[in-house]
Amino acid sequence: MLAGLLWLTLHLTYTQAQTVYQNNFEAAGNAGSEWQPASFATTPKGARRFIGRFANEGTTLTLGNLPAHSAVTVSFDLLVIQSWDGSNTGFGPDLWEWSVGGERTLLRATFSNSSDAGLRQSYPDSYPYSLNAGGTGAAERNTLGFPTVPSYSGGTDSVYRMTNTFAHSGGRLVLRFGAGGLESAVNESWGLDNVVVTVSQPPGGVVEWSAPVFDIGETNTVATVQVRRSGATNLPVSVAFATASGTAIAGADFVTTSGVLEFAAGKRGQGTISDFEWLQSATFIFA
Ligand SMILES: [Ca+2]
Ligand SMILES: [Ca+2]
Ligand SMILES: [Ca+2]
Repeated sequence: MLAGLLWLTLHLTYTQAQTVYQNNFEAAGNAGSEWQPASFATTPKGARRFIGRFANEGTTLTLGNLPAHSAVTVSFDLLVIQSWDGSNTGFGPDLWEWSVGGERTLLRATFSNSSDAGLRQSYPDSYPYSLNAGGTGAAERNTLGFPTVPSYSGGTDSVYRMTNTFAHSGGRLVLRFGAGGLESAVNESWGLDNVVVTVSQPPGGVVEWSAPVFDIGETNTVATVQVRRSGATNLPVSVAFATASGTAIAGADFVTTSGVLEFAAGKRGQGTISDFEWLQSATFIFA
């Protein structure tokens, strides 16, 4: 199955953005009961202290007493440590995911520290829609000094800088970070560092895809996808959109298109980006 990335540019003014949490975990007193469960480790090279190492059990960040907001932005470093096997079905798939409250998944992807063709990863796409080379999208590779794993034909660690803005209101935010399919923390583990959470109240509201993945059927040649507006929608907002080649190639798999989607003041709910010509059946994954 082919997969295509479609990029959405948001023309929103993120005024009043307010940092409500940040942690680099460098001092033992930096993290309290907001992380459950919590354990901490230090990278062999560079002595970076981070929260981890975790295997399949994961951890949850709970923040309370948040100021009024309609959008949350979360950024952090994901440390992918040792012999991750990506989407390989014999040694994996080695999945990592994070979600709001365990319900709304922000990313579910496989990772690999190997350039072996049999150990490809889905990231930066969602699992199982793509097979990318191990380490694709990483900001750092083999910089943390973890030991090699015997018989693993790959590197030792990668660092990914993650960021996501999503619609959220209410005083309590629960973020769940987890993994699945890992053998054990002895040879496949992960951690988080440099976590920053900001909240904002964009006057145009928040515009997002109505679903993380749209499956364009075998017989369809025209793709219709939807975006959703929520939050403070007192002002009109326009959202520019454009297709961009990911694993699906413009011209071969789809006809390049772009445009602007308008929401009137006070109008919320869904809008439709429609009628771009799709040349083969595929799945659209949104970034
Ligand atoms: Ca740190
Ligand atoms: Ca492994
Ligand atoms: Ca594995």
